[in-house]
Amino acid sequence: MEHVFPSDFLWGAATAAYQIEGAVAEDGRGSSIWDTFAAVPGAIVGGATGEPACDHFRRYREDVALLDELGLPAYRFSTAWPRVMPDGRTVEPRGLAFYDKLVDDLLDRGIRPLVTLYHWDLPQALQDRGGWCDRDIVRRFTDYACVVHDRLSDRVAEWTTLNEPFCSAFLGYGVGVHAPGLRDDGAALVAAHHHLLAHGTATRVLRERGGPGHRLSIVLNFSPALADVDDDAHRDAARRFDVLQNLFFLDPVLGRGYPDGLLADVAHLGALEPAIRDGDLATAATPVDWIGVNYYAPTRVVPLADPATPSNCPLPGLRGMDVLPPRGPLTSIGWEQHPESLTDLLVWLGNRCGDIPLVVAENGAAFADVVDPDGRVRDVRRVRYLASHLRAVHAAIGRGADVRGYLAWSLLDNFEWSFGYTQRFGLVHVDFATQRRTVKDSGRFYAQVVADNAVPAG
Ligand code: IFM
Repeated sequence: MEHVFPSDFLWGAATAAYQIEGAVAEDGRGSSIWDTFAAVPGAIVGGATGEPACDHFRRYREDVALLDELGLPAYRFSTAWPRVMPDGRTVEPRGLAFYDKLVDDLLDRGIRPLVTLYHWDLPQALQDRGGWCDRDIVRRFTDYACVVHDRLSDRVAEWTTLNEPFCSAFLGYGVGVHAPGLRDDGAALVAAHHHLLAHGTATRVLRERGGPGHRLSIVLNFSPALADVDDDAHRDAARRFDVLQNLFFLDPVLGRGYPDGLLADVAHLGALEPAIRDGDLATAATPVDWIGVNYYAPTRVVPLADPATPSNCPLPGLRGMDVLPPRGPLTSIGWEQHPESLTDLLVWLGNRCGDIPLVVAENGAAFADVVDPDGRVRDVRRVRYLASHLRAVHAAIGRGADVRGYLAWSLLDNFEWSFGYTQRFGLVHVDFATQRRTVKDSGRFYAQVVADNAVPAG
């Protein structure tokens, strides 16, 4: 028996500017922190950079045609701040014109555009002034958001401020595996706070500007904490992990302020509390119309008896716990496949978010796909991953979670950040040498799910 989705369920696929566009020096585009980071020896596998990526800047029509061929009703993409404002403040009309053409092309084919304003590619000029650690970034981001919104909001209804501020702040400023590559836990917390403030401020200003059918959102990444042993120490480790990983950004957006225990857990860094000013948490709580949920894998956490023991935990300042190696079956990037966690996450979020609907804004898997001599990509493992995770979403809806859509990550194989071009997440295979696109079996499978509005039973 098939699992049928609600009739108005939104189906689509997602990408991000830096991961697909290439053309990093075209039409006046300014330098981004990812251009700078990619130039650091050893930062990216194989010394890869954002050039050529999928050369989408020049081939966007072909990519929109692929969305159409797959019958996908919605496309989530991000605009590149360094293309629109090369120095972070001055508008480059040619950069804006690119997104204008892209939106028109999507609409001509009846595909609904969902715009994300920030998917990690900060103009380098703003990083030179402190980037997300400088409170002035809030004003800069809001100005940028207004510029893009003023240009596109007559045709674009769906606006997301930030994608995964967790990664931008914690991985970029704390762990140092993302641009700008800082390793400073205190800076990571301050950057995170400013992301929340920028989100809330831009949301308020864009709401005032309005637009036809206009809806505002933020997209957060979640990794449910799994405690292997059912005892107090493991449960406490999972709870503390959950606070920084899953609640840090969610609770302020929901108007709950920073979660219980957070300020105490990071107090030794002396960074977050001094960055919080009166009214900040009210700003972060500016109402949104939906929350985007990005889910790939859970994290298994264990307590450490001695808090001074070094650990692999990627969360700023968190002591006394470690993360265990993921359990197989893994995807090629080394992430655990655990669809049950997606159901549990959506049900839990559904309760916590009250009346605010959810959209799965990213979900997908990387595998080492090859184009067979007959031109097919037989990515059976991705078909299985998608089917099991779509059933997990369906199960969550059955348990009462208000999930309104699913956007597969990703339309195309692309530049997977510090992994360069080694991890293929696409429904469509990209040969980066020739830029040839090949729809994978998973792309065809997903197209059928969308056409049927249903996923086959397992
Ligand atoms: O490729 C990324 C994307 O940019 C943000 N979410 C996770 C994806 C897979 O790592």
